Amino acid sequence: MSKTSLRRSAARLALAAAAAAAVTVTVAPAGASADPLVTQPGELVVNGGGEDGTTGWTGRNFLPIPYTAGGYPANTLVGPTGALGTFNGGTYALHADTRASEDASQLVDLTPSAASIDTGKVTAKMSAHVGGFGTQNDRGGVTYQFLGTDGNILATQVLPAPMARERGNVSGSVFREATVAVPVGTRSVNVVAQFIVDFGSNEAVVDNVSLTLDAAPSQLQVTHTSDAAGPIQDGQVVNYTVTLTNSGGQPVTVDRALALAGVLDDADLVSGPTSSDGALVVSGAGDLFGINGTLAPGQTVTVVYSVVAKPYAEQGDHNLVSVLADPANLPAGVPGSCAGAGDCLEVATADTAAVPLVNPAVAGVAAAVVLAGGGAFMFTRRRKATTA
Ligand SMILES: [Ca+2]
Ligand SMILES: [Ca+2]
Ligand SMILES: [Ca+2]
Repeated sequence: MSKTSLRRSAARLALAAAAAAAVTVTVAPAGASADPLVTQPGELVVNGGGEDGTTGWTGRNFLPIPYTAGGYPANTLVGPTGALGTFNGGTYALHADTRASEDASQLVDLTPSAASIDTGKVTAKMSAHVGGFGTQNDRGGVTYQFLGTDGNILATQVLPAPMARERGNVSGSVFREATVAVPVGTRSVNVVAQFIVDFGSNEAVVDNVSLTLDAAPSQLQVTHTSDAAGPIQDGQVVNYTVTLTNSGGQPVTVDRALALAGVLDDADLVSGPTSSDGALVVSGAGDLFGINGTLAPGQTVTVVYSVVAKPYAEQGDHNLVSVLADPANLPAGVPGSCAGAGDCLEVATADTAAVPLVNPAVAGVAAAVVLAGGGAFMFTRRRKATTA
């Protein structure tokens, strides 16, 4: 066999062995449960208990009313089976001081959470105590309207106002709650406390109006690829792409190290690493770089870099080993292979001067795609947000 045909068959073998060089690692949540939304954690309704006067609410004749021992309004809780207890209503209940049916409302701005909401992975939890007076059907209720950019109503959730029989014809309240998916495109919620009069003065009461948001935890997917389709020739340029995507419903903090010591013993860096977006910043120099920042829900950022292979005789171990890892899990020294490295890309160089063309020891790992460390999936959990 001639030297030329040897070269061709070696190239075909290498191509077959490495159609695409890529490593994908997904950092997924440990559980499926949602977490408080980091952008807007905690209670979103202002003065939902009426303890701070009329603050936060707009409504005709809206005026919180103090609870009275044994009278109206009472902080008596009527359970689902009619059992009577108490609830923590503080000192005041929301109320309309009039003989007519009235509303009081407030608009909760959700634009800080737009990126999370538009993943469709955000849920709203709503609750309130709603009640009235004795045998009268005066009754309080709450309606939540999920509004889009133009104030258009995308969805409505009602915490129904109870008739007198549902609270055992006593002065008191029942507890209502609901959890729904927040429609994609929601930018605000109009929270409406309703005071519906049935007889005489309006004795409807509402208390502890609540709205909180949860979202699916952050989920970072990292793909590391090169365009090498076989053993690298002297002077060949290899282009690498690291793609980082947040496929969860919460912002995700990215802290990755890109260790190129195993590449730059065999090749020279000709460009990068360069980030496609300011959300992730590349730092460092020489053969060690950091990739740091925060990805919004749904955001994808790429980091690209290119190297050119040195002449074979000037190379180190003839194997381009590129490690992308948690900074705490970097391999020591110059890695000779991807063995033991969790997220590593390995591309061998070709000995273009040697006969036979391909060194058998190198051909065995030619342009291999390596998923070391036991598999493609590593699981960590985003730090829990601190809620107020
Ligand atoms: Ca209260
Ligand atoms: Ca009445
Ligand atoms: Ca190397």
